[in-house]
Amino acid sequence: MSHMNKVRIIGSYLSPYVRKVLVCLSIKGIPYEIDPIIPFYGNEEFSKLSPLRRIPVFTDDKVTLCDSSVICQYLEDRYSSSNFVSIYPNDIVNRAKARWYEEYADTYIGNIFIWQYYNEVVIKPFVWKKKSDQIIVDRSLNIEIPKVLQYLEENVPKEGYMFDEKHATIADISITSFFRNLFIANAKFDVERYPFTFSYVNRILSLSYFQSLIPFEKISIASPIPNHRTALAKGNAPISNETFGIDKPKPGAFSERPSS
Ligand SMILES: N[C@@H](CCC(=O)N[C@@H](CS)C(=O)NCC(=O)O)C(=O)O
Repeated sequence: MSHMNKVRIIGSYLSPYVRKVLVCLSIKGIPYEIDPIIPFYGNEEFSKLSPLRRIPVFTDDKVTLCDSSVICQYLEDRYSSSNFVSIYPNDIVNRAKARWYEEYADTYIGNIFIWQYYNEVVIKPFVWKKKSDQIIVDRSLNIEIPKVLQYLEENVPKEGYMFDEKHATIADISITSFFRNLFIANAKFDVERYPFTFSYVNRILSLSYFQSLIPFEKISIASPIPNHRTALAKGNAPISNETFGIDKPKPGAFSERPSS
């Protein structure tokens, strides 16, 4: 593939939405460079690129895009020849179903896993230097997350991928990207109660596309936020020369959640 297209991602390796896009790039074999900013740490220029101050942002030689679903669809449309694996199922009905799982993951799972659990356990203490609210943590672990697990338990395949394809599609990639954050935050579950869900998620997570990102996630977790770029560059992540990052966090359009 020509390197003229130079893909750049703005956003941290710890974001499930960034992970989703990076896995799609990896499946399609498209190289990228990354400005690994944590959300809230974008400068004024970042606000122009991402009006909601959210990550990921994608740029290449043609376009700047926000929103992981828009980005993944663009990648599919632009890199669609037989040289590239398709990240959506071929069959029209399965394609529609895959988009549903993507939407379910991005909105519902995202709201529960990220904006309830991960927000309390990781974002509040590490970004905003606030105490976690144990009531929200317990409610998400005992009530909200099990609703997701129950739905998935009834719908995930017992082996292979969500659809009858030889590889993961956007449904598998989206769902699994969010589970990775629960694992990063050391959430504990009754795995035996949801055997199909956990074996499905672990199966997808074991794919090289996800595994190759884990060293970069670990570096990000282990380093103070202002050191992420340097630490990741040392760890051979494809870090961009330019950054849209700042030293102190600033809330985005959706940062004040009713539950926070
Ligand atoms: N619909 C967006 C959601 C992206 C999103 O919520 N990203 C989070 C990071 S995990 C973020 O930037 N949050 C900052 C904020 O909402 O203020 C997508 O699919 O890309």
